[in-house]
This record gives sequence, structure tokens and C-alpha cells, in this order.
Amino acid sequence: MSAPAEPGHGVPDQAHTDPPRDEGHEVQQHAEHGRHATAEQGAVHGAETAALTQRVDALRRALDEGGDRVAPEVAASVRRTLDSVAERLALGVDHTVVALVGGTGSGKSSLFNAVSGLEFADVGVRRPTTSDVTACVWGSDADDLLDWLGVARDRRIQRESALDAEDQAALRGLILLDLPDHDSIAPEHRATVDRLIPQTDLLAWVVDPQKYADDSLHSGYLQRLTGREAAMLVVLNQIDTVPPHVRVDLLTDVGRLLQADGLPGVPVREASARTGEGIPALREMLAKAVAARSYAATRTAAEVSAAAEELRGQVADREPPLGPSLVNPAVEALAVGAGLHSVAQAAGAATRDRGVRVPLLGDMHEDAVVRSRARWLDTVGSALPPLWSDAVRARVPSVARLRGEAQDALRGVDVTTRRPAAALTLVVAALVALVGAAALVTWGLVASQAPAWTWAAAGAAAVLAVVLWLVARGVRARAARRRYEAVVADGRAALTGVVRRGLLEPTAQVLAEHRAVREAVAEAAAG
Ligand SMILES: Nc1nc2c(ncn2[C@@H]2O[C@H](COP(=O)(O)OP(=O)(O)O)[C@@H](O)[C@H]2O)c(=O)[nH]1
Ligand SMILES: [Mg+2]
Repeated sequence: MSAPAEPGHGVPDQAHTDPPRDEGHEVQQHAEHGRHATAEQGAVHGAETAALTQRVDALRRALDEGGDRVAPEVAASVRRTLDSVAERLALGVDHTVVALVGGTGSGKSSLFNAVSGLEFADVGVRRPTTSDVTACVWGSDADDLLDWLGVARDRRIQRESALDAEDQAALRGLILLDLPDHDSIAPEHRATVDRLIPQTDLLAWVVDPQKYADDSLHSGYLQRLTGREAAMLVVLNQIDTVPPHVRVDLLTDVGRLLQADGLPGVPVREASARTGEGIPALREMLAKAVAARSYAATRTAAEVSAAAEELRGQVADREPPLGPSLVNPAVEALAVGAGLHSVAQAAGAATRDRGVRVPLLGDMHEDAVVRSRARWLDTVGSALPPLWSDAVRARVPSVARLRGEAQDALRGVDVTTRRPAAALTLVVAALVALVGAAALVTWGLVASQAPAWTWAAAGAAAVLAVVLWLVARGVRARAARRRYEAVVADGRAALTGVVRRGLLEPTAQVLAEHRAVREAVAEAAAG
């Protein structure tokens, strides 16, 4: 679609930067969002490049942070976009490039001078020259962009200076190009035209009353530019050579040809570089184009948005919560696998009754670990795209390691029997009372004159012995319950530690990375 870059001009490979020909809707938007020029426009445009650069940086961060959790083909596609966008942004998208383009002698150079108010472009040059493109820049420095466009240093002029005060302010940010004749006999001139057409924000086709119907213009260019009509205008120059009563018919005819070209929406303006007629109106149109978002900015923003959208598909809308609803079932499954409850019950029973053997804590069924781990991964994974889910799986320990850690942790839990001292004291006291009762009964039977209270005292001692024994039993039962609860609580705490270190922490790490990517993508998407 365009000629290869000329060596020595520092023009990057066009494949990265040329818009496809059918970008009509973007160009349309660009025209619709136009706003009027203001004195602060320079600042607004500078901010545009800065904002886009920030979005590009955010996408790079997302790619770096996302690593292999971003599908390789998506990462490659986003990187390609970023590289081409970054190249364009390095030049800034704050300028509006307008090219005067047309056939030999139509008056491009004369209009260039009339619009700029400078006599810089060579008028009436018939012989093809090497000084292809002439540029006038309003306001800010555009050397890099002009290098990129391939405009020779000595063919550039700066329009706006302190002397101009504010009368040129509306055009600040404009780069006006006087292109070679598209119908030149020198093929390199046509090549230059072809190369620059895709790089311009607005194409001003300059035609004259004699040659406006030239086929080289209509079939050679205009008919191939359908879709770009919102970024085009036609200037019917040399209108001073046309008698007033013929002008309306002439304009109608130009309009008819454009309609036939498939460009019905392109505005046509009469002008005369010689008399100055129509020049203020032309400047006004250029001011509007400058005020409108530059084509490059629109295109770049659309590319960044598309890349952000591509990356958005690689992350979830939010991270799954890592709360008790996830941790508790994982701990419980391990507790069941270790037989925590039966061990705790045994510890309780041993506290109550002698002769009960407490099994060891620290043997874990592998199935339980498999289940606990799988449930964790499934729950977290179902809320994440597959590559992120894989990342969580890769980051948590294997079943064997998790099992080993759980067993080690459980072995540290104290399951020893602790018989309560109070219960022992009470039993001893009960025995003492019982012995006392027995002694009294014996004395009552042996001594014939034992007093009457002997029997009453023996009865009271026996009752006391029974009461003390019952209280001792209650104390032991309570101690047994406490022991059971303590072993369960200690076992759970040990397993919670294992789940935290083994499952929760690695998962949280991956989710933090996911969040970083998601937020960077959101930042890049907010255009
Ligand atoms: N009468 C008249 N002549 C013009 C006008 N604009 C340009 N010319 C003349 O047309 C010739 C070609 O002009 P030029 O600007 O070099 O055209 P270019 O080849 O398109 O750059 C020159 O002799 C100009 O003086 C105009 O508006 N009216
Ligand atoms: Mg010329």
C-alpha cells in the first residue's frame, strides 16, 4: 500500500504503523469528537501522548507480571501492538498532520504559502526536484516526527513565534505538508505521496478548474480512499479564474464526481491562493482538525484498548476469597484423615478411666490429603482462568509433602493422659470414710456396750464415702471432656498451620500476582 521507507530518513518499517485502508469508523470518530481550538491546546495534546504512554506502560507491567499465565499467542500479539504503539508514541501523537496533495500546477505550494502566510514553498516548479516535501509547523517542536515522515531539515519552517501572539493559536499543533505532485513524471514523487498518505491526519486534495476530473486523481487515489472521507477535504483552487456564474455548476460537478468515487461526504471548498478568497475558511477547517483528536492518537488509543481487551480475557474479574469457608473444610478433611476425633476421645477416656490406651496422633490417610488438596484447588481454580489455576496447582506442595507436613505437625500435639489430682484426693477421702465406716461397724459389733451413735456415725461415714466417690467421678468426667476438647483444638491448630503454609500462602501469592495483572489491565483499558 505504500512505498518502502527511503534509506537514510529514519523512517521505521511501515508495516508497524500504517493503518489499514478501511479505518473509516475510526476516522469518523475522530471527526465527530472534534472540539474547538483553545489557547491551551498544546497542553491538552501533550497530555494525550503522556496518557497513552502511561496506558502502554500499564500493559507492559501486566505482561511482565502475568508471565506464563498469559497465553503465549495473546502475549505475543499484545507485545507486537505495544512495540508499534510505543514507536508511534515516541514521536508524540500531539500533532495534526495535514497534507496538501494533488496534481501538477493545481496550486498546492501556493496554498501552503497562503495558509502559512510565508513564502517558503516554491511556486510554479514544473521540473521534479529532490526537495520532495515541504513542512510548516505551528507551535511545538516536531523534529522527530518530521524526521520520521522523511521531511528534509532544510524543507521545514516553524510558523508560530512570539511575534505571532495568539493569532496562530488555533493552528498550534498543526503540521502542514506540501506534497509532491501525485501525477509527477518522477516515480519517486508518487512513491513519496503513497508513503505519506497513510501517515496524515487530514488529506486536503487540491484541484483546479481545469484538471479536477483527471482520472489519475479519481481512479488512482480517491476511489481507493473510501472510508477515510471524514479525514479528507477537497479544495477547488484557482477559483478566481472561474466566472462567478459558472462556479455553482463547477462545484456541483466536483461533488458529482466525488459521489461517483464513493466519497459522498467529503467537503469541497473553493479557494484562491492568488486572491486569498476562501483561505480563512480553509484555516478554520484546519483549526478544527487540529482541535479534533489527532488521527494517530485515536488510532493509538484504539490499539491500546484492543490490546487491553485481549489481556482482560487472561484474568478473572476478581480474585476468589481465601476465607474460613475455604480453610475450614481443608483442615477438617485432614483432621478426619488423621482420626483426630477418635484419638481425642481416647485421650478423654484415658483421663476418666484407667487402662485405656491412647493411639498415636500423626498417621494420616493419603486419601484425605488428596481430597483436601483437590477440593482447595478446584474451588480456587474454578474462579480463575485455566493458566492461573495451573499456576496455583504448581505452587502448592505435592500430596506427599503436604501429608508429611501434616503428620509432623500432628506428632507435636500433646495427647498424654492427665488424670486430675483433685479426683485422686476425693477417692482417697472416700476410702478413708469407707474405712472409718467399716471400723465403726466392727467396733459396734465387737464391743457389747457400744454407744447408740456408733451406728449412726458408721452410716454417715458410708454415705460420705459414696458422695465423695460420686464427686470424684464427676471431676474425672469433666476432665475427660476438657481433655477431648483440648486435643481436638490443638490438632486443628496444627493442621490449620499446615493448610496456611501449604495451601493458603502459595495461593495468596498467585492471587496477588493475578490482582496486579488485573489492575494493570484495568488501568490500561481506562482510556
Ligand atoms: N490564478 C491563480 N493561479 C494560481 C493559484 N494558485 C496557484 N496559481 C498558479 O499556478 C501555478 C502552479 O502553482 P503551484 O503552487 O506551484 O502549484 P503546485 O504544482 O500544485 O505546487 C503557479 O504559476 C501559481 O502562480 C490561484 O489560486 N489562482
Ligand atoms: Mg508545488
